[in-house]
Amino acid sequence: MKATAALVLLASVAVDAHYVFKNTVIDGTKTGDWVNVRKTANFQSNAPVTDVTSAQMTCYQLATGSEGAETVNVTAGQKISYVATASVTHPGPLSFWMAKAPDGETASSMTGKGPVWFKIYQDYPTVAAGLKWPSQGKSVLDLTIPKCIPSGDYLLRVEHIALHSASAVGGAQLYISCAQLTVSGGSGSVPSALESIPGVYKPTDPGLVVNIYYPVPTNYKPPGPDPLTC
Ligand SMILES: *[C@@H]1O[C@H](CO)[C@@H](O)[C@H](O)[C@H]1NC(C)=O
Ligand SMILES: [Cu+2]
Repeated sequence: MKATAALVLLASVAVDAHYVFKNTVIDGTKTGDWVNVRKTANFQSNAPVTDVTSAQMTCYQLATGSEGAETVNVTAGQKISYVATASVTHPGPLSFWMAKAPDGETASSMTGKGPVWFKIYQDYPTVAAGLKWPSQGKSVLDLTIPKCIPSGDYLLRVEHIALHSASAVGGAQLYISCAQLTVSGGSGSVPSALESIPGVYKPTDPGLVVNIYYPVPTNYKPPGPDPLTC
């Protein structure tokens, strides 16, 4: 009986290998689990967010506050990475978002609620005999802190949208985390178009409700705004 149960469990894990983002790589060093990333509600289950109107969309936190996460120093223009454990197994778009701490707040105290978010990176699929996203199968996901944002405290949010079962509303699976950063050496001002998360997506957005297998789409536009360009 026990052996059978274990086999069934293994089979279900293998079939649905979700992932979490609990580390970053900064200055070539991988940070410890949840050291500078706020602990997510799926830290054990690896399960995704499927309701894009849910409060879990902000940072998918297990609890409110910083959850003990530390804030790490980066410079504007620096290349860093998020790490997916074990890897991004599902097909779909990857994006990174930032939110500057409101006046009087820090990366540690801010909630990420309200219109504070802007997208800094978006990937796109190649379209040929099926859609292929560059993140699929990767565990280290690179990004560059924009040069043209003001110095200060930020949340850095990763969002991967898995589209393997997204043909009906609510079928897209979102994997999300937020890291705490202090950016130095920045310039300019925060982008004028800021989004609320949740709020930026509707459950019926075409980028979230799509059958990527049949008929194979001839184009794909991810949901939400275009990323910031400096
Ligand atoms: C971040 O930089 C500030 C200012 O230089 C410094 O005081 C602080 O110790 C740094 N934090 C870390 C975690 O290195
Ligand atoms: Cu999955």
